[in-house]
Amino acid sequence: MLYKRSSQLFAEAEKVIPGGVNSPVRAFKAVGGTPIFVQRAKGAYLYDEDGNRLIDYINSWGPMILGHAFDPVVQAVIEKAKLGTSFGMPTELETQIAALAVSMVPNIDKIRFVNSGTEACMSAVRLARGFTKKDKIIKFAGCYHGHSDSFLIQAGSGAITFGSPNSPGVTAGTAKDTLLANYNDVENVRTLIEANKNEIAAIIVEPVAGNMGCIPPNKGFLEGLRQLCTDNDILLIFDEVMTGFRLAKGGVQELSGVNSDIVCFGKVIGGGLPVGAFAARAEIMDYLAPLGPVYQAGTLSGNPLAMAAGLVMLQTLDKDPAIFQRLADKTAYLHEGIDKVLKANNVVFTINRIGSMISVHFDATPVIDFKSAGNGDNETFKKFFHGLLEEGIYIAPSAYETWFITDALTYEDLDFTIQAVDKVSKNF
Ligand code: KE4
Repeated sequence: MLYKRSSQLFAEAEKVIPGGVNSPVRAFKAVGGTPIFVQRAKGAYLYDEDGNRLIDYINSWGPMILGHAFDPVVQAVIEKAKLGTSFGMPTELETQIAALAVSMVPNIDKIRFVNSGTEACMSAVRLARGFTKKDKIIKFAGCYHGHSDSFLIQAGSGAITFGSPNSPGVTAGTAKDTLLANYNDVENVRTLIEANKNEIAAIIVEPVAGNMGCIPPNKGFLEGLRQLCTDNDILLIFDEVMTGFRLAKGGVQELSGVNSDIVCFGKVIGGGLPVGAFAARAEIMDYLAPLGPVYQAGTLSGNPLAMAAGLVMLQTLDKDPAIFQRLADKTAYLHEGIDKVLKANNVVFTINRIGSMISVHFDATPVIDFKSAGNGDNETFKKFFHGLLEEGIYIAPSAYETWFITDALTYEDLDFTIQAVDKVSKNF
């Protein structure tokens, strides 16, 4: 594979964009080399500026669950753009997608749309603090809820790569209100609650972690958090920016049967356009301006293009709930195939998977939290990443990320991927 044009474009980009990218994880810092510049994408495939076709296992970090340039979404955006791109005034479309989302997700009465997952999680925490009149929050080491100050404390995703889980610029005043717990460790959370009696407004958690690789909750973890929140007047926030409308129509609340008090969305809900959202029962959501005292706003929140894309995306998923099983079956097939060839090549690894999320870790111990996620052999991961890239397969450029399976993938694509993993791992 040649990446001459991407390298040239990256050099140009670095002159006018910090690090040449608009989001750090794209810079390949965890794996080395220069980022791939994409020219276009369709279905399960990316086409880069050097004419290479790549099977895409990232899918814009989750949104492209139906494949890139999904025709109904594209058509909806084109038609809507002809009627104006933003008004800063209410439109019927926002009510339509809000009503559909509320019908698909359990335990929510109302939803507020914003422009990113960060904005959704940031707003959800402010709402929880306003509603409970308490200041502190608990987050989990290795979980990532976007780049709002309160969350950049032992954050996951790209923040781990840069070895700056506590980013400069986050004040001590902010950091003191964020308590850190260990994922999958209910007793650790109980201890924190006891030590901060009546001061904790919310626990925010990725109910399936996707920013330290993919880490499903251990049995009893979410149930334990639910009980602790109920017993201590703490709001439980499920950050379902990755898992919402991906793991099930109703996300992890549906899968686990555990109800959060507030749920955050992003990625799939926008169909590839900038959309985030947060939702809860009316008693909580009505605390938001203009009804209630908690202020939250956005010029482009609910804009027609993003709503048009998101509405078609949710309508498609709502009408075809079998897609979630199809995605899970494809992911299981991929898992079994990769497992078989890595074992045959005597590679030390473990694979985590749930629904259409999967991650490969080059370590023998189970990956259940931030600490164990850090045990993987990154040199092997780099060989894995670049070896697959050479074979025309694009996985996350970091061991701390999850692969996102798209329904556009065929079983031939999966077989091709498994064969590539076999070839690449022979010389680990
Ligand atoms: P955005 O602000 O990037 O739309 O969403 C933040 C966010 C919130 N919550 C969860 C669970 C998330 O995974 C994310 C963003 N995910 C990363 C991928 N690990 C986005 C990729 C990037 O930062 O470029």
